Amino acid sequence: MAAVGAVRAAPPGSAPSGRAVEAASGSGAAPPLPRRPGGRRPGSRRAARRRAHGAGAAAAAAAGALRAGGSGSARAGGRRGVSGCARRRRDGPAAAEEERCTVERRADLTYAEFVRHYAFFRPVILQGLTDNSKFRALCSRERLLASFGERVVRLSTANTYSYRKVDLPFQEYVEQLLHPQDPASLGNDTLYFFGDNNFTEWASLFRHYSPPPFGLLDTTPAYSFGIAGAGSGVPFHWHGPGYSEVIYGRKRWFLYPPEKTPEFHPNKTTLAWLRDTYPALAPHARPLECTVQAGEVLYFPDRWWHATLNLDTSVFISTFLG
Ligand SMILES: O=C(O)CCC(=O)C(=O)O
Repeated sequence: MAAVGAVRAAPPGSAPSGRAVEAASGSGAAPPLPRRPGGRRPGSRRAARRRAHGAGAAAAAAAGALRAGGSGSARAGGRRGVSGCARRRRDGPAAAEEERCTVERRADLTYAEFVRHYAFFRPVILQGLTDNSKFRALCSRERLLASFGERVVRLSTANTYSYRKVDLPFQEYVEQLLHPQDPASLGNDTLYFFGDNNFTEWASLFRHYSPPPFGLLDTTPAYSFGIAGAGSGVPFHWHGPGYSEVIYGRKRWFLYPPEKTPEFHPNKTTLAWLRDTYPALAPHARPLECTVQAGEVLYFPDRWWHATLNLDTSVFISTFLG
């Protein structure tokens, strides 16, 4: 996770690692946007009210879905995904909880609307901006193993500061480590494949990815590609703005504005935070949160705190605007 590790909890304005920036620079950057106007800070009182609204089912939202699907069988969105399992029907409390969402969802957003309402102000889930069906097809378990099974990938521990790195063949990762998160594990005992991509080796895949088309002035998009098991995720951290698209699976996001440092332990997994910390949070102290479905893209503005939880075995790709 060097690319991500490098930007986690990074000083304001720092960019993703040079390798990631360099590798992504040919990816068809979007038209630049103006910088955040007039020093206005994201995270208004209105945003705080929005956070409070409907957050009551939060812990159950992801944990419930995990209870339904995290016990060993990962579910992948719609067709057979990297998990190799067909999707099962979700219903009952887990489904209702998963649908609770305090992040806006916008279909076919224009560039002007993105600038006016979100780019510098608040997260948004984007629908219908790009068609990554070809990329998605290339990310099935079978296709990824056929193309990259023997490649060595670099895993990072899933703690806020990502200290430890482990290199192993991609096939070994998929067959031995791509399992549901053990709720008792600490972040530094959990290996996560995200970022640290060798852009030369993975170029044949990444060239089929269409990133969200809205850029920011003076930034260069940099990809971080990941695959991880149900219940895994990254604990709270922050860095520059970016996008995260779910290719297979579902990913729950928890977000706080820059001025609101979350209560979290940097070596506890998001799953442990959800179990131990989240339920005790007063409604006004809860994060913005939502489950991002396959094909959707979450945008997070500069310096927003965020943590993630994969509700299924998931394939995902972030585009950092560093
Ligand atoms: O996708 C994830 O699990 C981590 C994403 C993330 O933290 C990021 O894009 O900064």
